[in-house]
Amino acid sequence: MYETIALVGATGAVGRIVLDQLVQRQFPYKRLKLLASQRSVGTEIRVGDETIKVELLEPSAFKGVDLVIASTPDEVSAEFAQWAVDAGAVVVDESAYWRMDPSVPLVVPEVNPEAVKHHSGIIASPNCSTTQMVVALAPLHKAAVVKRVVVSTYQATSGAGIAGNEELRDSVRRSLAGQTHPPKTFAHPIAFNLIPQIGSEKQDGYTSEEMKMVYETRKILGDDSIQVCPTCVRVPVMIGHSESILVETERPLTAMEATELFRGAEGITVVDDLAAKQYPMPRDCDGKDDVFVGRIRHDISGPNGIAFWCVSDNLRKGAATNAIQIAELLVRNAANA
Ligand code: 11C
Repeated sequence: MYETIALVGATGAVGRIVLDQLVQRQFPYKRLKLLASQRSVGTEIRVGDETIKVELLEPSAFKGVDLVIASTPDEVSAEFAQWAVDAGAVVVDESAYWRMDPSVPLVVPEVNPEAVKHHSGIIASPNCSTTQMVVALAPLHKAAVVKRVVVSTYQATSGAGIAGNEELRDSVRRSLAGQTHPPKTFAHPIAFNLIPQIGSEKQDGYTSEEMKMVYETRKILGDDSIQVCPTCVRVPVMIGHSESILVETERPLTAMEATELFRGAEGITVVDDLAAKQYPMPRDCDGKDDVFVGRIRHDISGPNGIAFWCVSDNLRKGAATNAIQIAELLVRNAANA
């Protein structure tokens, strides 16, 4: 058991869910510290039966801390993670900053739990759009070897934090009132719209969000030969990222085989009955921890392809839940050592 744990970024959209999950999943600890920037210091947050005051995120705050779960912007993680490691803590970090560092394992517990053992103090949790995709790809990869993935995402506004959801609400209100409204968080008005850009331009016309899906997928599945062609789109949905995925495998799979592989995989719920109008949708996945898969069918345009639809709560499995599951894995491994 880690006696003293700290949450960095407790006041953000993901931090709040981490706190709920620590209580709901009865994560074992004796003392919980909440750390944030000066702006939030002194804020009182209810966690289960206790009320905890947010303390300043500074090097001395990690004295005596054994485990840190962090949901912060990249630049914050770049600075504080080493403070925590120097103080002897293990950091489970949800930012993008450490993910591609060769010394940092990038872990999705259903997919590559063994990777967590090779950490040097920092363990990274992937980008939300990558996490749900690799949970779905993993059983297909194990059975038939994934060669190529073409994915289009439909990403919720909460991917951009509390501000993203506030902007969607405001944009809907103002659009219905016929008012123009210059966007702040997104590049364009988000109400009644789709924005085919998440992140900044990164390489060859692909955005940073899209390149995360390429590189993180290869690292988690442990196969640099996997080809991924992503298009990431922001949609006016508050919670739940959806993905249309076409996967080509070395060995051909039938839709029925793929369905059975999904059904047998940890962390996946199959909802797939087109005739009965049953398939995963963001409204149904909000607040749930699984990755939901449906519309499973063979690729009518080529021999070795399976097409499917995948939805997951981006704040839960895409962020908070995956981080807590990594922490639970650390606790289990320590108990078995
Ligand atoms: C989004 N996926 O939906 C992003 C948010 O690398 O952890 C998370 C960014 C990340 O905007």
